[in-house]
This record gives sequence, C-alpha cells and structure tokens, in this order.
Amino acid sequence: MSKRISLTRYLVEQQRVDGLIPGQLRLLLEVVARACKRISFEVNKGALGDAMGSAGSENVQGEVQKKLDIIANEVLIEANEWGGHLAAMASEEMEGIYIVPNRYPQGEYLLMFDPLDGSSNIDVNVSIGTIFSVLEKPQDHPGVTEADFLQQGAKQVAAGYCIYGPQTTLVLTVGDGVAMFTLDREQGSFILIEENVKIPEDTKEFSINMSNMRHWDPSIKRYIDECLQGEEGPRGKNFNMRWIASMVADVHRILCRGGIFMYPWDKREPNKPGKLRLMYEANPMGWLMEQAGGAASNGHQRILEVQPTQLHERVSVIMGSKNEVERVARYYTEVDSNKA
Ligand code: P6P
Repeated sequence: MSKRISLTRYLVEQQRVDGLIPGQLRLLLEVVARACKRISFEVNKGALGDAMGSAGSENVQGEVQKKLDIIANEVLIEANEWGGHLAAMASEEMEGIYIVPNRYPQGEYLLMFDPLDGSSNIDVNVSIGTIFSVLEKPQDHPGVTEADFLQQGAKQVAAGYCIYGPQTTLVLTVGDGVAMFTLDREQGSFILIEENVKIPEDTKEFSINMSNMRHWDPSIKRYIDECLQGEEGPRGKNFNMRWIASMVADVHRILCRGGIFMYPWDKREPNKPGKLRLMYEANPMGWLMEQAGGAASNGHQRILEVQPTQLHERVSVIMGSKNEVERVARYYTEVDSNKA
C-alpha cells in the first residue's frame, strides 16, 4: 500500500527526487487539483445548490450546456489565469483559446480541459469528471496562438482527471507512471492511495455503447461478436459489458481492474472520425492508459501520434488492456490490407 502522503508532498518529492516536475508545473498541478476540489463541492451539492439542469445554451460542439459545465469551466479559468504558470488555456466549453490576460504574468505551459465530462449524468447522480492535459508552449516565437496547442499527445508533460463519484479521486501522470489521490474532505487535501497503477494486459470486460452496433465498421463488429460468443467462441472465455456513458468513470474502472473502452468511428456521421475529442479527452486518457501499461489506438495508429489539425477535432477511441487494444488494431489492419 502506498504511503498516505498529500498530493503536495508527492509532487515536491517527485520534483526533488526525479526532477520530473519543474516548479512551475508543480504549481500548475496543485492549482488544477484545488479547482477540481471546488468543482467537486459544487457537484456534490446536487439539487441543494442552484447549479442543476441546463444552462439554456449550447457549446462549440453544439451540445446543450449544463449549468455545472459552465461553472466548472469558470472555476478552472479563474483558478489558473493569475498564477504565472500558463500562457493560455483551451476548453471543450470555449470555441477559441483563452490567453492569460496581460495583467497577469505569462508562463510556459498550455492547459486544455474538458471541465465536466459526462455532464449528461449530472441530473441522475452518476459519476462525472474533469479531464486535463498539459503541453509546453513552443518557445521559438513570442506570444501564443491556437496553433501552439496543435501538438501530438506524445508531447504532453502532464495529464489526468478528477472523478466526482462516491469518492473524489484525482488521477495523474507526469510520465513516470500513474498515481491516484482521494480527497480527504476533513483535511481538504488529496491523499495518495495508489502509485504505479498497472492495467492487466488481458480482460473479460468491454465498454461500448451497444445501441450503435448497426453503425459500426466490420472490425468493431467482429471484435464484439467474438466477445459475445463467450467460451464457446474464438475467445474461449465469457465477457462482461459495462457502459456508464461517462468516459472518466469507464476509464477509471479500467485503470483499477482492466477492460477495453471503445467509442469508434461509426457511419452515423461518416465525415467525423469519432465522437470523443482528441486534445482534451483521448490524448490525456490515452497517455494515462499507456503509463499504466495499457494501450490507446484510433484503430489505425497510436492515439498519441495523431497529428491534430483543429483544437476541437474528434477521434476514434479504443483504449485499455494492451492485448485487447492490439487485437482490435490487428482486425483493422487485416481489413486495410484486404482493401489494398
Ligand atoms: P453516448 C459524455 O457525453 C461523453 O463525451 C463521454 O464521457 C462518454 O463516454 C460518451 O460521451 C457517451 O456517449 O453516445 O453513449 O451518450
């Protein structure tokens, strides 16, 4: 069992021992954690607060915004803009980037986030979460533009999420494995509960929205069909299915006990590569999966090697237990080579 130390002490020791976390990045991560704590308090109020229900507006994705989506976004902006560690931020809830105002010092990092992922679950009391990703601002030019954010996921220097469930738990990587911290509400601190998280390479549990089955491409249909055939089929074992419709919750389960999470391209919107967003959903979650010994693919390549061309671009997502992700990718390769 990991020693029960605070997030602050963990980050200081990682900074001191491994030099992995420069002072400004440590400050950034502590500020994000404090913002997540604040969001957790708002989420946990539920109907007792005045933040439930729709905000009566749509975000850049054309999705109905919940009041808590907007509150969470504002909390993250206000917490991070004055510290001097960031040059700019980008959010699922904002069309363009948010450049740190001139009244504050500019830092060397770029922060991207989905402030409240899975927000359709807010009104029915199902776990939701904040997802964040940190890049270094390119130093070869002054100022900051949207183009500075368009870096491959492999360039991330920190990534994580905070899940607001029965516990509020922050999950983080800076490239040296995955650590988990649960909020101790009495102390008001995130306390280390697990470090060096490892995902089993095999699983008996898949996570996909089965209602989209008729729209899937052949590789996904083949993979799921083989799982459904159970021990009499080619997999020789029975599978279980989970779909919470909250990526943070599904990913957290996989980090804790293995599994494969899939939101693949389907023919409902054939011109879109997928539903989930690359920069602030697939990249941070994909890095966490790889840092925990799992894998993350869009079916054709490693998600972290996808070269972004737009801030809010979407991507097909297959991530989790390494051997399962590799099996799905193999099925795609077989289809691609048959086409060739
Ligand atoms: P569906 C939540 O809206 C989200 O972006 C992810 O958190 C989740 O995995 C997915 O969409 C659920 O999508 O189509 O099953 O409602």
